[in-house]
Parts: sequence; structure tokens; C-alpha cells
Amino acid sequence: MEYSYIGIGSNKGDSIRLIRKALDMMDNGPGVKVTRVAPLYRTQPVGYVDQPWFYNTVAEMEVEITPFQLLDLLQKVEKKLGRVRKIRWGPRTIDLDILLFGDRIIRHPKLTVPHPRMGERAFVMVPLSYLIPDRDFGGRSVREAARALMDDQQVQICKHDI
Ligand code: A4P
Ligand code: MG
Repeated sequence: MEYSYIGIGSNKGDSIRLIRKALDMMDNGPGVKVTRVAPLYRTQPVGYVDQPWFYNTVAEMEVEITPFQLLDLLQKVEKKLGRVRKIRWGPRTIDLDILLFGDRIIRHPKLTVPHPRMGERAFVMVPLSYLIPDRDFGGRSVREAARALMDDQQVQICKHDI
């Protein structure tokens, strides 16, 4: 058994309902149990900025399947929840990214773990720091990495009650 951390984002449709539904569907997936969920945040869009603000959070899960099986499950959930891919980084009903999978390092055309952009993104690192503040992330703790992003990024992010 290993722990995996999933980044969840939505800025299209009824985001809160979609995130709840995604958590439910992941929890019901074979070999997956959602153990904890970080608070929900409202976040300013990063990358392609001319789009609505996002809702973001991170879920912790116990997994007994392989990383590729997990990716497959996440993509099925995204599809069922109406995800269509048009603009890269554009609005989406639900985006589920594998941030971490145990201590594994995976470099494959279909799957990169740890997620290659997570360390630059407050909308990932801030909720993650709620779950695993003391875990090492490139020589410092997740908490320190999240704090540094909050200090030097002009990105607005705030807790949102669910
Ligand atoms: N893939 C490779 N590694 C992974 C991984 N660790 N987890 C591959 C999940 N998928 C992974 O993903 C494209 C391909 O990446 C998949 O087929 C898979 O094989 P996608 O979800 O279809 O495309 P995407 O969502 O456009 O790309 P990605 O990388 O998920 O987008 P990002 O980088 O996550 O950016 N601003 C705020 N505030 N909040 C957000 O949530 N999200 C984005 C999306 C931009 N700006 C945002 C937010
Ligand atoms: Mg994605």
C-alpha cells in the first residue's frame, strides 16, 4: 500500500459539486481509498489567465493499484464529469493530476511523477502543505516551499468553505 496525492481543479460548471463527485468516484475506484482532503481554495488562473478563477484542492489516497492504473481511473472520472480538451490550460470542469505516488519517480511519455509543474504552483503546494507539511520537497519541507510561493508570487488564493 502506498499514498498518492491528487491535485484537483475546476473552473467550469458547478465546481463544488463536480469536486465532491470526483472524490466520491475516486474513492469507489478499485484499490483506491480517499483518506484526507485539504481545504478548498479559490485561486487566480495561472498560465492562460483569461478564464474564470479556479476551485482547487488536493486529496490523499491509499492506493493498491499501479500509477498507470490510477492515471487510467482519473481519466475515466474526468471523462464522466464532462471534461473536454480544447484550449491547453483552458477552462475545465475537472482536472485530476497525480502529484505524488509514494516516493516514486516516473518519467514516461504518458506520466511524469512528481508532477512536473507542481513546485511552481501555489494552488497545488498550499493545499498539499495542509496534508503533508513536513515531507521533503527538493531539500526543504512542503510547508516551506508553499510559503515561499505565497511570498513571491502575485497569485491570489483564499480558503473557500465547502
Ligand atoms: N500526464 C503526465 N503526467 C501526469 C500526471 N502526473 N498526472 C499526462 C496526470 N496526467 C499526467 O493532461 C495531459 C496529459 O498529461 C495526460 O494525457 C496524461 O497522460 P490533461 O489533463 O489532458 O491536460 P491539461 O490539464 O491541460 O494539462 P495539465 O498538465 O493537467 O495542466 P496543468 O499544468 O495542471 O494546468 N490555474 C489555477 N489557479 N488552478 C488550476 O487548477 N490548472 C491549469 C492546468 C492551469 N491553470 C490553473 C489550473
Ligand atoms: Mg491534467
